[in-house]
Amino acid sequence: MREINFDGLVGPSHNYAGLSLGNIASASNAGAESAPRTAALQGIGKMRRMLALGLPQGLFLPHDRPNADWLRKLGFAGKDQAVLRSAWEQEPALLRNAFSASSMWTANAATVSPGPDTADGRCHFTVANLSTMLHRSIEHDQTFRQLRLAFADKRHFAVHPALPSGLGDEGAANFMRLGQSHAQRSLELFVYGERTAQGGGAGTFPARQHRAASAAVARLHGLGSGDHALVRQSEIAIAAGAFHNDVVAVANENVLFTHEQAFADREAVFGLVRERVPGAAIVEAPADRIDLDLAIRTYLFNSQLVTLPGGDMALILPQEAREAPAVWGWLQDVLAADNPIRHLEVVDVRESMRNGGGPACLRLRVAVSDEAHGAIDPRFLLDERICDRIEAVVDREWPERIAPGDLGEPELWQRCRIARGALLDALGFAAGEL
Ligand code: SUG
Repeated sequence: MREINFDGLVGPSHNYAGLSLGNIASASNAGAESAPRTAALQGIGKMRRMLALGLPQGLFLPHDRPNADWLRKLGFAGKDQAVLRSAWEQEPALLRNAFSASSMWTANAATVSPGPDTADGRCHFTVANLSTMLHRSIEHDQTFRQLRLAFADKRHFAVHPALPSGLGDEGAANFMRLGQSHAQRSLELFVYGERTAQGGGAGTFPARQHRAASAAVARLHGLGSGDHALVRQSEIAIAAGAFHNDVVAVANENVLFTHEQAFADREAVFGLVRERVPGAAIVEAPADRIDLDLAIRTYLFNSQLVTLPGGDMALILPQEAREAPAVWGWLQDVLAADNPIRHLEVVDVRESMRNGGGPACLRLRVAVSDEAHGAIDPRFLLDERICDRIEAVVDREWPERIAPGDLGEPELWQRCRIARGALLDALGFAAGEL
């Protein structure tokens, strides 16, 4: 059994439109100029680093943006260029939503329950509806198409469509799996947010993962009642800008790496983990050493926690965590302490970070048996040679910069389409297959 990380390639339309309420990086960089080419190259750099560590790596493709079909549903008529032009003239905010490259954050593509945890032994996916944020609610159709293509073999995989939109579901960003190893039945923790009378007044940030959505995903995946739990995210974490739980906690096999203030009931969560996962290591950052603001600013917990081929664990951290002395100092203590984390790997994904997406946001984890691995459509799996090929397309086709006013430029609309088309072509996808 191996875990494959499927990273979303940053699409050619990557820009800073300030679309995500509650995501502080998105709000504070709204209106800045973006660098799509650099952003995509940074993402490929991270994928190459994973390959170099001996870990299998997968890829999901950028969605078609700007999305004229979605604007058509909102009453803009005509050929694509006419639709986009009218939207820009009449409702530029809608065009900005239709332009977002947010499908890069594939931790939000789906929730994944690997075979050992499910009733039928298959790996189950439920596509996230992402219904809380307008720009992200556009993603699920194309995500469903990609997952059905990548994981088409029904002997190993079951891909469920998105839940009804009234139930906010943000996928694996609010999900953790804890067990002895990837291969063994594990405890699946679904983390939801809830607004209460005290913490949910007007003007506060939305809780994007609803409890009933998490419960529905657990049912769809056929999880045993003793093998999963719904736990509540703390309101102070949401209020501080942890719009997804993966901004304040991450798990891998028997390790839970978390901030002290991640959960509403910390003792209950820790108690459950200790009871269900004998020998679990809980590595916790105390708030008096790393306060929530620092954790969220540096995305310390949005690291990827991975098991290396030799059995040690490594944290794949964003550059921002390296640059904060308090965070880096605490990490040295983590390395020296008695837990499986032995290596720190720093990656530069700054362009994505500026929209609130760290290393862990950019990937969807899928743990599979060797046989199931062999059943994945190989066009979604990477090696160095394919990275070279993707990099060449990005170098040639991705825009270098996008300023906010450029979103109204027909040349940019055209360029984004051509760039994505060139990528699909280079990877062997027929037009219209995705
Ligand atoms: O949904 N940002 C994304 C970041 C997602 C991070 N994912 C995880 N934590 N797993 C979001 O808020 C900003 C787009 C903009 O403002 O242009 C955005 O969608």
